[in-house]
Amino acid sequence: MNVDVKMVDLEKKHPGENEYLQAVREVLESIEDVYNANPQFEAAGIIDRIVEPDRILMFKIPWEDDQGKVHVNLGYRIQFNNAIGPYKGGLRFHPSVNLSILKFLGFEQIFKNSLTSLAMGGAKGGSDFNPKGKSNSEIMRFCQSFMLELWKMIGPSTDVPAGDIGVGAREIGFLYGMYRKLARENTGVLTGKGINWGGSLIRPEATGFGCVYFTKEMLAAKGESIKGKTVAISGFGNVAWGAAKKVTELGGKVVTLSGPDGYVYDPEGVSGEKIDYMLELRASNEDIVKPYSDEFESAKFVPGKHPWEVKCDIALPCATENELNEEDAGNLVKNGCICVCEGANMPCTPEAIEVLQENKILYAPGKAANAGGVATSGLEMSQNSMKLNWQREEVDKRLHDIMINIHAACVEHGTGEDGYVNFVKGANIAGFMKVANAMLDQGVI
Ligand code: NDP
Ligand code: 2IT
Repeated sequence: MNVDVKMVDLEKKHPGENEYLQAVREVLESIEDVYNANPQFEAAGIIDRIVEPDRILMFKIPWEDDQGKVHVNLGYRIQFNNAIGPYKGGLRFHPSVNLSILKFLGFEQIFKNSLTSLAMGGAKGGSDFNPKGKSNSEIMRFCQSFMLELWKMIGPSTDVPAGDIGVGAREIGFLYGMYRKLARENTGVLTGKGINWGGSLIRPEATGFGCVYFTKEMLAAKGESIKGKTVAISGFGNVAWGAAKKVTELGGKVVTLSGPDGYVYDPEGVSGEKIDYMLELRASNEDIVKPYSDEFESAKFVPGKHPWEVKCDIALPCATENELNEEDAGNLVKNGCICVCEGANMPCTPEAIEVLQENKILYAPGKAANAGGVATSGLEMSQNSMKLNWQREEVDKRLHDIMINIHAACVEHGTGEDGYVNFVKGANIAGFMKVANAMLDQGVI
């Protein structure tokens, strides 16, 4: 396989799908050497088969707003690869959603899910629906209309969706309610469910907790810890919330949060009631972070900027893709940041990653560092199958162990001659090998 040749071919087939092409190029570049060293992969056409989804379901979602006006949104489910387990991955509701974004997320999910060591294939879905400013009833009607199409494609051993941007506990509730009614069964077909109807403890916190557990491992390998460190976080949603909670618990100080409107700088630290307030902010459907600075005097709002200009030891991008660019990475390095660990999916641009790696900053990509979310979804599926609920400590311990193991796998496959760990390479190789070997075992299908 030659990456450039393969990419020219893909660019021709899928013009303008920039996020998808970006994600594929990164993986192919990382695995090129091991792939070519194993000619059985090329003989079985593994690359050609893994870069295209198994299938894409696209549908319209008609719904009525509170004034009776009819709206139509686009809905998608991309079932990418199920070689190692049922399709698994989140649903994203955001106006920016399109095929390219969901294909990039579904592709990444294959390798992320493989890294968790649980039996889950890769998928993603969502809609260009904008939850901003919508009432609860509007969100419910939209979720119900979405599920009216989606339910035919999913099932507890077929495809198990979950949340992502714009899809949290409330939306999963509305989606699950409709699924249950249509399918006439009460199964673990969605994860992130409420605790009283099949959900798992720790799932809400899992992505953020997992990201911080991963950070802890990276720092420990350098004889460092989170205690006493200043941490910049972007986003103010589910992942940012879990990360802020765990950083604070481990003795670090979170000094920023951000939204599409800018960032807030809180030198006294986002802790205690301020972390609880994040949930209110996310639930308000207002899509802005500024109200935090109105609520808490210690915080200052900086409009239209990313938080990466603030001096910090650790940066945890937890908002969205391509939110940390080359200049931001330069600022972080200049300000003495030692570790960038991705809570979001693909938040660093390829140019930013280059700057971080050239400067030997500890840098972990989302597919490794944020795998705690889907891993705990996998634990929710296990509990549903057993019809049992584990205690908080049990789930947390399993999550922690999974993150330690993912870190170890990245170190095993990504350590260079100088001892610097290329976590991108490590994660991609470890994630890819398992899926590729499964595909090899199962023949050309
Ligand atoms: P939420 O909807 O809870 O929060 C998303 C956050 O990102 C909000 O602060 C949101 O602000 C902000 N955001 C979204 N889009 C943009 C944009 N275009 N520009 C600037 N800010 C934006 O989502 P999550 O916390 O669940 O997801 C955050 C990231 O983590 C995503 O990359 C997601 O794919 C990833 N992730 C999520 C997992 C999960 O289990 N939830 C698991 C693994 C990864 P606003 O709402 O105002 O736009
Ligand atoms: O990007 C992700 O890993 C998620 N949004 C979580 C997916 C899941 O199935 O829990």
